[in-house]
Amino acid sequence: MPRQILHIDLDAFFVSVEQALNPELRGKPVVVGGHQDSRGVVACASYEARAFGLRAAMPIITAQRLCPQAIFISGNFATYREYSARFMHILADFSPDMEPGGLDEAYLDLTGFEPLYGPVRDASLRIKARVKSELGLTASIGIASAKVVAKVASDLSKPDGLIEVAPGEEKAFLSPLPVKRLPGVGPKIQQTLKRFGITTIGQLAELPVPFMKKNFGVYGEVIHQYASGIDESKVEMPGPVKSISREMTLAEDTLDLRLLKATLRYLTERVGADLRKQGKQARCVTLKLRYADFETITRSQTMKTPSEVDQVIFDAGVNLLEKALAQRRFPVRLIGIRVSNLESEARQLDMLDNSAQRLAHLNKAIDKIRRKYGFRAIETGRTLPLREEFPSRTYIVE
Ligand code: TTP
Ligand code: MG
Repeated sequence: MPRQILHIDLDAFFVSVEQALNPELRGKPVVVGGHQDSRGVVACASYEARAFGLRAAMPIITAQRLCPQAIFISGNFATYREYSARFMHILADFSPDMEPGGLDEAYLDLTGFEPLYGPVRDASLRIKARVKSELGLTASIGIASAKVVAKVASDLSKPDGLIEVAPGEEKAFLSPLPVKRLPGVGPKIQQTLKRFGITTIGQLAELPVPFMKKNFGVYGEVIHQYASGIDESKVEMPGPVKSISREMTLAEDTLDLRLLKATLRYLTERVGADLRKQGKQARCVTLKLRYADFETITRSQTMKTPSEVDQVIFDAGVNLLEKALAQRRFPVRLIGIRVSNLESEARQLDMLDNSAQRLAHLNKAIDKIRRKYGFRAIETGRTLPLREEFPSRTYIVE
């Protein structure tokens, strides 16, 4: 029996929350985005604003030029998180098989629920109605026998839409759509496919598997299956966190090592605090740099023993930073750090008084104070250059 999978995604989520809370914003071009002043990007544009060509990730400056009458809001992440939780609760009422895919989207498996809810389409309409009445938001829903097809269907139905792809029709539904509609097909793959004259999902599905493997590796095979509407993956709660990261766009492109290190230190302290909150230690540290010309690189280092200590992660990060800048000395636009290969904290008693252990205790004490008085209640010496750089502003961490 074919599965009945829903993909539900809220329309223009951040902006719609603002519009739900403030009726004056309804029906207008509205943008939520960070760093209003200069270097920020659009996080979310209302559909009215999209009519002017505004899109997520577009620089705010471009958005202002394209649509001067748009209303720009810096946004309130805590509110969006709260709406997200309420949205997920509504979905969880319908089926235990739910898989959140982000703040505003989730898969739901309703296979076998027909005796309870009637046809899956009716259940979907009830979900939309509850989201509308309880949150004041519109959701778009795709229904299909496979996750990938349900996702494409919900995207295509936006805004406030509903598309049901009948079992057996998956391939025909996908076939005429441009390849970029398929999850996993980013700009790079699109470009390569275009060079071979492939523009639709149907053409992609006809390509020989060895060709896909040769050009895109194992990932090529997955995309090829997706193109035929084949996706056996289950709807299930994601596993434990695999990595923790923080990154920050600098106020100005810079090669000032002192400032870069201070920023890296600050980001590391935030990552370290998360790591310790989860009771994890990391074995791998990855540095990310985006240069002023948008070239983006990552460099990783695996540590002999896993750690949750800021100083240890920072040392690895600095090492990677220095190596990266030795390879390419060019102004930096964005810097980020990620820890991965996480392991649960398990410490031997006989290590109790070595220096790493003392640092770990120190970090925990600092975490406690920060939880009580805010992250900037304590600034470590290594982040002090940031205070000169941002005397009155708080840092924006993505
Ligand atoms: P999306 O679901 O991708 O976008 P959306 O809900 O704004 O619009 P729609 O689904 O109708 O096309 O992302 C959900 C939220 O995530 C979005 O409201 C803002 C945030 N977001 C960013 O902060 N940066 C981004 O680049 C994107 C794409 C989204
Ligand atoms: Mg959305």
